[in-house]
Amino acid sequence: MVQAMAEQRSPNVHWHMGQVSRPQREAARGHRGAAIWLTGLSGSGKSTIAVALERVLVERGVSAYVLDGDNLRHGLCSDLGFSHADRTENIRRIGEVAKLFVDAGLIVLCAFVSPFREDRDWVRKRMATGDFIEVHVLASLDACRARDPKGLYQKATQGQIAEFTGLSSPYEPPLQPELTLDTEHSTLEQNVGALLAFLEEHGYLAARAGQPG
Ligand code: ADX
Repeated sequence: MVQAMAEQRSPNVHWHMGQVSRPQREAARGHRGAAIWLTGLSGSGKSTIAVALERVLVERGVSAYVLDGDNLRHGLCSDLGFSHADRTENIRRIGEVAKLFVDAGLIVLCAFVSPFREDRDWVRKRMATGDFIEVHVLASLDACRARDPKGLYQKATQGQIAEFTGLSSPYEPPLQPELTLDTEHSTLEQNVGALLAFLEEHGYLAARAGQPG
């Protein structure tokens, strides 16, 4: 059993309220905040979609920012490996960071393998309804293996990487993602377009009139 997340070891701390509300921050930016959580196998196309969408959004004046698994493992999560417990801690940290970005009124694009359903659901529960948009970036294991952009599938097959997702460590696909993007049968432009359309249709790119839920 993996250690429960978010155990608090600092009891004598108190929440300090700010003087700027989230609706005020969102009004200043002209759109609401949200976390787009891209999950899928290594090589499925999560980062490619995230950086392409970030560019489109920023060009439209939207405050968007990518949090990427490989990148964050160079800093914030450099002390973590790929055991189940370390991946859980990785997703917990990123989930908390993403929550802060959302509170700041940004659209944060999170590209993480995040293979465990329980970990993703934990992040969803930490956020308000509508703040967490789960996107399954779908490509078959064979396709990811054939792409192998970083040569990791080859290394894992040769026994040089332990606990490799899809080979020696499980991937649990989302049961009810807000969106599924098939990168084997759709182009990058189509997938970025589908995400953009989702954001537009659900009012994410406009400031909210009322209070957030
Ligand atoms: S997660 O499982 O904890 O969500 P994360 O997204 O941060 O993973 O990092 C995954 C990236 O690390 C992959 O894209 C791949 O480049 C690299 N990687 C290195 N070792 C592994 C491994 N054992 N399993 C999966 N990805 C790995």
